[in-house]
Amino acid sequence: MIKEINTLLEELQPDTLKEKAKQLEDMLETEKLEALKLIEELSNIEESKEIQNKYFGKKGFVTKIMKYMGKMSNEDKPLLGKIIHDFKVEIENNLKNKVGHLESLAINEKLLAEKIDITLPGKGGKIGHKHPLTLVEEEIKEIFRRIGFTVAEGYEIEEDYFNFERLNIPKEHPAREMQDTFYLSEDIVLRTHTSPVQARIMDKMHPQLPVKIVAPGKVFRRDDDSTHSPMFHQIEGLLVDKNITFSDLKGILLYLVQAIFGKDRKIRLRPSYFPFTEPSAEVDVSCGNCNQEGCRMCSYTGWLEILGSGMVHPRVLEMAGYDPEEVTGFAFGLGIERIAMLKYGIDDIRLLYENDQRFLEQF
Ligand code: FA5
Repeated sequence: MIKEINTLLEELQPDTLKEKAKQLEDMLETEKLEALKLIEELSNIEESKEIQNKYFGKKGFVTKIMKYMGKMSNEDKPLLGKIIHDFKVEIENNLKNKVGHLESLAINEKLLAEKIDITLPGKGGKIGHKHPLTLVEEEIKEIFRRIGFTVAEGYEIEEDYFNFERLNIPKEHPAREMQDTFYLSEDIVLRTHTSPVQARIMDKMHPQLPVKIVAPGKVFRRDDDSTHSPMFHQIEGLLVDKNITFSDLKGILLYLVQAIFGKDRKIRLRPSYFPFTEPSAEVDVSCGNCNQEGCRMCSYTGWLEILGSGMVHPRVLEMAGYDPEEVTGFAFGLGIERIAMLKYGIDDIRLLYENDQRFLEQF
């Protein structure tokens, strides 16, 4: 019908619209009914664009008719305007309603497709786990709890008096030098070992017996290389009672080493010196890497050093109020990093502090 309407308009002479108005109206009515039917049957928004273009696009039917206006006489112009206006508005409104309807259908469909099932179990975040140093510390505490030791705590910021004096470490001892100890003031230090807990716990317990504790924690020294860190962890052990002997110390250390590393491991005690124990011994564990054949890890000796130990010095007992003629005791101090490195085959202590996920995920 569009073609016929165009021909009619094309052939119009000035001031003849009135005569043809009825015919034009009928033609437009037919065209309109056709258009409304098409609109009614639209099933998606893409199709609606075709109709939009057909009537209202740049080269669309209504746009074209508007151009005839220019040719019309002043009298005919409003008449054509009115006829076209009714046609245009009805198609426009119907199309708009239909598009609105189609859009809400599309949104509903999308919502349904993207519906989130809140009853599904979540994906779950990555769960972390304990740091290797925590694992080793907890394991050692548990090993000692099994044989009746309790866990004590000391202070990381410690008095010079407890860190040195009460451990029979004389003023001129090299460990007290500025190069080795972090001093916060003349008589306050970052503790250089966990041994001050010995004095503090004996003060607290005296005159009760036995004193039977392990004390884990951070310690600080001016030390920094692949096996030494300025901050590291120790566990102190102390047993004071009547009739405690060096063989008790040896038995407990063997029990500790075999609980951590396995029943096939041996220990070796080497004479050593600590001002707060007498006699003193460094304790080595047999190298599990080479079964004592000799390897790089044990510097071809078959042994690895893990801790310092000894019988509590009579002076240390005395300063805490115990009579060294009546009671004796043993003490030891081990480096947690050292144990972790041996247990897990870690060759650089700094890996333990860098928080590199690739490293930590292995434990
Ligand atoms: C002591 O600290 C003594 N207090 C241990 C002790 C306690 C002896 C009770 C007798 C009785 P030593 O300085 O050797 O001892 O240190 C003990 C352990 O700490 C070492 O065997 C080593 O495993 C670890 N260690 C020492 N310095 C560092 C460091 N800078 N970084 C990491 N670990 C260290």
